[in-house]
Amino acid sequence: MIRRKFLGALGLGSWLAATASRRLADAVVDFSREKSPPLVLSTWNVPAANAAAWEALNAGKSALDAVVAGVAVEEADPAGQSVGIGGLPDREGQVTLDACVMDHRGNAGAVVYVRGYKHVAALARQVMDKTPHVILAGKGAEQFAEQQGFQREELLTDAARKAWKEWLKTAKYKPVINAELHDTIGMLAIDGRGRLSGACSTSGLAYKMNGRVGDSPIIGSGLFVDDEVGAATATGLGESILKVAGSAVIVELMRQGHSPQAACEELIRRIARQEGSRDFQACFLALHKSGEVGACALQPGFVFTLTREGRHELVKATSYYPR
Ligand code: SD4
Repeated sequence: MIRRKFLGALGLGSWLAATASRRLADAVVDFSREKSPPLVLSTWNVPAANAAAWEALNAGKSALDAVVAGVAVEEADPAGQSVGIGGLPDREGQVTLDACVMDHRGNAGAVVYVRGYKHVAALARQVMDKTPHVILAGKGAEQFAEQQGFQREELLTDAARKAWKEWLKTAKYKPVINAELHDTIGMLAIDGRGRLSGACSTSGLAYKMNGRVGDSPIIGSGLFVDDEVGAATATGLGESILKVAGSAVIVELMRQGHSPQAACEELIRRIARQEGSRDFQACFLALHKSGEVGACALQPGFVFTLTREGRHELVKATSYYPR
Protein backbone atom coordinates (compact mmCIF):
# COMPACT_ATOMS: atom_id res chain seq x y z
CA MET A 1 0.00 0.00 0.00
CA ILE A 2 2.71 2.43 1.06
CA ARG A 3 4.82 1.47 -1.91
CA ARG A 4 1.97 1.94 -4.41
CA LYS A 5 1.25 5.43 -3.17
CA PHE A 6 4.89 6.28 -3.40
CA LEU A 7 5.42 5.19 -6.95
CA GLY A 8 2.25 7.12 -7.83
CA ALA A 9 3.74 10.27 -6.37
CA LEU A 10 6.86 9.76 -8.43
CA GLY A 11 5.03 9.06 -11.66
CA LEU A 12 5.76 5.61 -12.96
CA GLY A 13 6.86 7.09 -16.26
CA SER A 14 9.89 8.69 -14.68
CA TRP A 15 12.98 7.08 -16.10
CA LEU A 16 14.84 7.67 -12.88
CA ALA A 17 12.24 5.96 -10.74
CA ALA A 18 11.95 3.08 -13.15
CA THR A 19 15.69 2.59 -13.22
CA ALA A 20 15.92 2.82 -9.47
CA SER A 21 13.15 0.34 -8.80
CA ARG A 22 14.50 -2.07 -11.38
CA ARG A 23 17.96 -1.94 -9.90
CA LEU A 24 16.67 -2.17 -6.36
CA ALA A 25 14.62 -5.18 -7.35
CA ASP A 26 17.81 -6.67 -8.75
CA ALA A 27 19.42 -6.10 -5.39
CA VAL A 28 16.88 -8.24 -3.53
CA VAL A 29 18.44 -11.34 -2.05
CA ASP A 30 16.38 -14.52 -1.75
CA PHE A 31 14.32 -14.12 1.42
CA SER A 32 14.25 -17.83 2.07
CA ARG A 33 17.95 -17.83 2.87
CA GLU A 34 18.63 -18.04 6.57
CA LYS A 35 21.58 -15.76 6.38
CA SER A 36 22.71 -13.21 3.83
CA PRO A 37 26.12 -13.50 2.23
CA PRO A 38 28.52 -10.64 3.12
CA LEU A 39 27.43 -7.27 1.83
CA VAL A 40 28.39 -3.60 2.22
CA LEU A 41 25.99 -0.74 1.65
CA SER A 42 26.85 2.96 1.86
CA THR A 43 25.25 6.31 1.30
CA TRP A 44 26.46 8.13 -1.82
CA ASN A 45 29.11 7.25 -4.39
CA VAL A 46 31.91 5.77 -2.31
CA PRO A 47 33.45 2.72 -4.02
CA ALA A 48 36.82 3.21 -2.29
CA ALA A 49 35.18 3.15 1.14
CA ASN A 50 33.18 0.05 0.24
CA ALA A 51 36.32 -1.59 -1.16
CA ALA A 52 38.11 -1.10 2.17
CA ALA A 53 35.15 -2.55 4.05
CA TRP A 54 34.95 -5.45 1.63
CA GLU A 55 38.65 -6.16 2.05
CA ALA A 56 38.14 -6.36 5.81
CA LEU A 57 35.23 -8.77 5.38
CA ASN A 58 37.29 -10.86 2.98
CA ALA A 59 40.05 -11.05 5.55
CA GLY A 60 37.53 -12.62 7.94
CA LYS A 61 37.02 -9.48 10.02
CA SER A 62 33.73 -8.58 11.64
CA ALA A 63 31.07 -6.31 10.14
CA LEU A 64 32.02 -3.74 12.79
CA ASP A 65 35.70 -3.82 11.77
CA ALA A 66 34.59 -3.48 8.16
CA VAL A 67 32.38 -0.42 8.58
CA VAL A 68 34.96 1.39 10.72
CA ALA A 69 37.66 0.67 8.10
CA GLY A 70 35.29 1.70 5.31
CA VAL A 71 34.21 5.08 6.65
CA ALA A 72 37.85 5.84 7.58
CA VAL A 73 38.59 6.11 3.84
CA GLU A 74 36.15 9.01 3.51
CA GLU A 75 37.28 10.58 6.79
CA ALA A 76 40.87 10.69 5.48
CA ASP A 77 39.98 12.13 2.05
CA PRO A 78 40.54 15.91 2.09
CA ALA A 79 38.51 16.25 -1.10
CA GLY A 80 35.26 15.25 0.64
CA GLN A 81 33.70 18.37 2.13
CA SER A 82 31.19 16.67 4.41
CA VAL A 83 33.27 14.09 6.27
CA GLY A 84 36.52 14.12 8.24
CA ILE A 85 39.46 16.22 7.11
CA GLY A 86 38.43 18.78 4.48
CA GLY A 87 34.90 19.01 5.90
CA LEU A 88 33.33 22.46 5.62
CA PRO A 89 33.41 24.33 8.93
CA ASP A 90 30.68 25.87 11.03
CA ARG A 91 29.99 29.59 10.64
CA GLU A 92 32.87 30.40 13.01
CA GLY A 93 35.34 28.50 10.88
CA GLN A 94 35.64 25.41 13.06
CA VAL A 95 35.43 21.90 11.63
CA THR A 96 33.47 19.79 14.12
CA LEU A 97 32.88 16.10 13.47
CA ASP A 98 30.15 13.70 14.59
CA ALA A 99 30.05 9.89 14.31
CA CYS A 100 28.55 6.75 15.73
CA VAL A 101 28.83 2.98 15.43
CA MET A 102 26.56 0.12 16.40
CA ASP A 103 27.25 -3.62 16.39
CA HIS A 104 25.32 -6.87 16.17
CA ARG A 105 25.07 -7.18 19.94
CA GLY A 106 23.23 -3.85 20.17
CA ASN A 107 26.28 -2.05 21.54
CA ALA A 108 26.63 1.57 20.50
CA GLY A 109 29.17 4.37 20.72
CA ALA A 110 29.17 7.96 19.50
CA VAL A 111 31.14 11.19 19.56
CA VAL A 112 29.81 14.66 18.86
CA TYR A 113 31.43 18.05 18.29
CA VAL A 114 34.97 16.68 17.94
CA ARG A 115 37.72 19.04 16.72
CA GLY A 116 41.17 18.02 15.53
CA TYR A 117 40.66 14.25 15.05
CA LYS A 118 39.48 12.92 11.73
CA HIS A 119 38.81 9.27 12.53
CA VAL A 120 35.71 9.85 14.59
CA ALA A 121 33.99 6.53 13.74
CA ALA A 122 37.00 4.67 15.18
CA LEU A 123 36.82 7.01 18.18
CA ALA A 124 33.10 6.21 18.59
CA ARG A 125 34.06 2.56 18.58
CA GLN A 126 36.54 3.18 21.38
CA VAL A 127 33.78 4.93 23.36
CA MET A 128 31.66 1.80 22.84
CA ASP A 129 34.42 -0.67 23.69
CA LYS A 130 36.34 1.12 26.42
CA THR A 131 33.97 3.35 28.38
CA PRO A 132 30.76 2.80 30.34
CA HIS A 133 29.08 5.45 28.14
CA VAL A 134 27.47 5.75 24.71
CA ILE A 135 28.20 9.38 23.78
CA LEU A 136 31.17 11.63 24.47
CA ALA A 137 31.01 15.27 23.39
CA GLY A 138 33.43 18.08 22.60
CA LYS A 139 36.45 18.53 24.83
CA GLY A 140 35.79 15.28 26.69
CA ALA A 141 35.74 13.33 23.44
CA GLU A 142 38.95 15.06 22.29
CA GLN A 143 40.65 14.28 25.61
CA PHE A 144 39.60 10.64 25.23
CA ALA A 145 40.94 10.62 21.64
CA GLU A 146 44.30 11.81 22.88
CA GLN A 147 44.37 9.18 25.63
CA GLN A 148 43.58 6.52 23.05
CA GLY A 149 46.50 7.63 20.89
CA PHE A 150 44.54 9.22 18.05
CA GLN A 151 46.55 11.68 16.01
CA ARG A 152 45.61 15.35 16.40
CA GLU A 153 45.68 17.44 13.22
CA GLU A 154 44.25 20.53 11.56
CA LEU A 155 41.02 19.54 9.82
CA LEU A 156 40.33 22.86 8.08
CA THR A 157 41.96 22.56 4.66
CA ASP A 158 42.86 25.53 2.47
CA ALA A 159 39.96 24.70 0.15
CA ALA A 160 37.47 24.57 3.02
CA ARG A 161 38.84 27.80 4.50
CA LYS A 162 38.47 29.48 1.12
CA ALA A 163 34.88 28.26 0.74
CA TRP A 164 34.05 29.51 4.25
CA LYS A 165 35.58 32.96 3.56
CA GLU A 166 33.49 33.12 0.41
CA TRP A 167 30.39 32.11 2.36
CA LEU A 168 31.05 34.86 4.93
CA LYS A 169 30.47 37.48 2.23
CA THR A 170 26.73 36.77 2.34
CA ALA A 171 26.58 34.48 5.41
CA LYS A 172 23.29 32.98 4.25
CA TYR A 173 22.60 29.58 5.80
CA LYS A 174 21.07 27.28 3.22
CA PRO A 175 21.90 23.57 3.39
CA VAL A 176 22.79 22.26 -0.06
CA ILE A 177 20.84 19.37 -1.56
CA ASN A 178 23.01 16.38 -2.69
CA ALA A 179 26.24 18.31 -2.02
CA GLU A 180 28.74 16.23 -3.98
CA LEU A 181 27.12 12.82 -4.23
CA HIS A 182 29.71 12.19 -1.59
CA ASP A 183 28.47 13.69 1.62
CA THR A 184 27.98 12.12 5.04
CA ILE A 185 28.82 8.44 4.99
CA GLY A 186 26.44 5.94 6.54
CA MET A 187 27.68 2.38 6.03
CA LEU A 188 25.95 -0.90 6.85
CA ALA A 189 27.52 -4.35 6.53
CA ILE A 190 26.83 -8.03 6.98
CA ASP A 191 29.86 -10.20 7.63
CA GLY A 192 30.67 -13.84 6.87
CA ARG A 193 28.92 -14.96 10.04
CA GLY A 194 25.75 -13.03 9.14
CA ARG A 195 26.37 -10.34 11.75
CA LEU A 196 25.17 -6.78 11.12
CA SER A 197 26.93 -3.55 12.04
CA GLY A 198 26.88 0.09 10.97
CA ALA A 199 28.81 3.35 11.18
CA CYS A 200 27.96 6.93 10.33
CA SER A 201 30.47 9.80 10.07
CA THR A 202 30.08 13.46 9.13
CA SER A 203 31.30 17.02 9.50
CA GLY A 204 27.63 17.99 9.63
CA LEU A 205 26.02 20.76 7.68
CA ALA A 206 28.30 23.44 6.29
CA TYR A 207 28.10 26.76 8.16
CA LYS A 208 25.95 25.35 10.95
CA MET A 209 25.78 27.24 14.25
CA ASN A 210 28.64 26.61 16.63
CA GLY A 211 27.63 23.66 18.81
CA ARG A 212 25.06 22.24 16.41
CA VAL A 213 24.83 18.44 16.29
CA GLY A 214 22.84 16.63 13.60
CA ASP A 215 21.33 13.19 13.26
CA SER A 216 24.48 11.32 12.22
CA PRO A 217 25.93 10.52 15.69
CA ILE A 218 22.54 10.00 17.32
CA ILE A 219 21.73 6.33 17.78
CA GLY A 220 18.28 5.77 16.27
CA SER A 221 18.41 8.79 13.99
CA GLY A 222 21.51 8.64 11.77
CA LEU A 223 22.03 4.92 12.43
CA PHE A 224 20.33 1.96 14.01
CA VAL A 225 21.21 -1.72 14.01
CA ASP A 226 19.19 -4.61 15.39
CA ASP A 227 20.78 -7.90 14.50
CA GLU A 228 17.43 -9.73 14.69
CA VAL A 229 15.87 -7.50 12.06
CA GLY A 230 18.17 -5.25 10.09
CA ALA A 231 19.81 -1.84 10.03
CA ALA A 232 19.25 1.65 8.67
CA THR A 233 21.25 4.82 8.17
CA ALA A 234 20.53 8.35 6.99
CA THR A 235 21.96 11.39 5.27
CA GLY A 236 20.58 14.83 4.52
CA LEU A 237 19.18 17.57 6.72
CA GLY A 238 19.81 16.18 10.19
CA GLU A 239 17.07 18.21 11.83
CA SER A 240 14.43 16.55 9.64
CA ILE A 241 15.79 13.07 10.41
CA LEU A 242 16.07 13.67 14.17
CA LYS A 243 12.41 14.69 14.35
CA VAL A 244 11.22 11.30 13.09
CA ALA A 245 13.89 9.15 14.84
CA GLY A 246 14.46 7.94 11.28
CA SER A 247 16.73 4.91 11.45
CA ALA A 248 15.20 3.32 14.56
CA VAL A 249 11.68 3.63 13.16
CA ILE A 250 12.75 2.05 9.85
CA VAL A 251 14.13 -0.95 11.74
CA GLU A 252 10.91 -1.23 13.74
CA LEU A 253 8.84 -1.11 10.55
CA MET A 254 10.97 -3.93 9.14
CA ARG A 255 10.36 -5.88 12.36
CA GLN A 256 6.63 -5.49 11.71
CA GLY A 257 7.03 -6.99 8.25
CA HIS A 258 7.63 -4.00 5.98
CA SER A 259 10.28 -4.47 3.33
CA PRO A 260 13.36 -2.21 3.67
CA GLN A 261 12.10 -0.23 0.67
CA ALA A 262 8.60 0.27 2.11
CA ALA A 263 10.07 1.24 5.49
CA CYS A 264 12.35 3.91 3.94
CA GLU A 265 9.44 5.27 1.88
CA GLU A 266 7.21 5.55 4.94
CA LEU A 267 9.82 7.60 6.81
CA ILE A 268 10.39 9.87 3.83
CA ARG A 269 6.61 10.35 3.57
CA ARG A 270 6.62 11.52 7.22
CA ILE A 271 9.49 13.93 6.53
CA ALA A 272 7.67 15.24 3.45
CA ARG A 273 4.99 16.54 5.84
CA GLN A 274 7.56 18.79 7.56
CA GLU A 275 7.54 22.49 6.78
CA GLY A 276 9.73 23.46 3.83
CA SER A 277 10.26 19.86 2.71
CA ARG A 278 10.55 20.85 -0.95
CA ASP A 279 13.74 22.71 -0.18
CA PHE A 280 15.88 20.21 1.70
CA GLN A 281 17.12 16.67 1.23
CA ALA A 282 16.68 13.63 3.48
CA CYS A 283 17.70 10.10 2.51
CA PHE A 284 17.51 6.65 4.08
CA LEU A 285 19.20 3.35 3.39
CA ALA A 286 17.94 0.14 4.94
CA LEU A 287 19.28 -3.39 5.05
CA HIS A 288 17.18 -6.36 6.11
CA LYS A 289 18.94 -9.19 7.92
CA SER A 290 18.18 -11.35 4.86
CA GLY A 291 20.31 -9.05 2.69
CA GLU A 292 17.38 -7.23 1.05
CA VAL A 293 18.14 -3.56 0.51
CA GLY A 294 15.92 -0.46 0.41
CA ALA A 295 16.58 3.24 -0.21
CA CYS A 296 14.54 6.36 -0.59
CA ALA A 297 15.09 10.13 -0.57
CA LEU A 298 12.94 13.20 -0.40
CA GLN A 299 14.46 14.75 -3.55
CA PRO A 300 15.93 12.97 -6.57
CA GLY A 301 19.68 12.59 -6.77
CA PHE A 302 20.40 10.28 -3.86
CA VAL A 303 22.63 7.36 -4.84
CA PHE A 304 24.12 4.56 -2.82
CA THR A 305 26.97 2.08 -3.25
CA LEU A 306 26.20 -1.60 -2.88
CA THR A 307 29.00 -4.17 -2.75
CA ARG A 308 28.36 -7.88 -3.09
CA GLU A 309 30.77 -10.61 -4.17
CA GLY A 310 33.47 -7.93 -4.44
CA ARG A 311 31.55 -5.93 -7.06
CA HIS A 312 30.51 -2.33 -6.46
CA GLU A 313 27.26 -1.08 -7.88
CA LEU A 314 26.08 2.52 -7.84
CA VAL A 315 22.30 2.58 -7.47
CA LYS A 316 19.90 5.51 -7.80
CA ALA A 317 17.31 5.67 -5.04
CA THR A 318 13.66 6.50 -5.58
CA SER A 319 12.44 9.88 -4.35
CA TYR A 320 9.24 11.38 -2.96
CA TYR A 321 9.37 14.53 -5.08
CA PRO A 322 9.96 13.97 -8.77
CA ARG A 323 12.20 17.05 -9.04
C1 SD4 B 1 23.83 16.36 9.43
N1 SD4 B 1 22.98 14.46 8.26
O1 SD4 B 1 24.74 16.74 10.16
C2 SD4 B 1 24.13 15.30 8.41
C3 SD4 B 1 24.60 15.97 7.16
C4 SD4 B 1 24.45 15.18 5.92
O2 SD4 B 1 24.40 15.01 3.72
O3 SD4 B 1 24.07 14.03 5.89
N2 SD4 B 1 24.69 15.73 4.81
O4 SD4 B 1 22.71 16.85 9.44
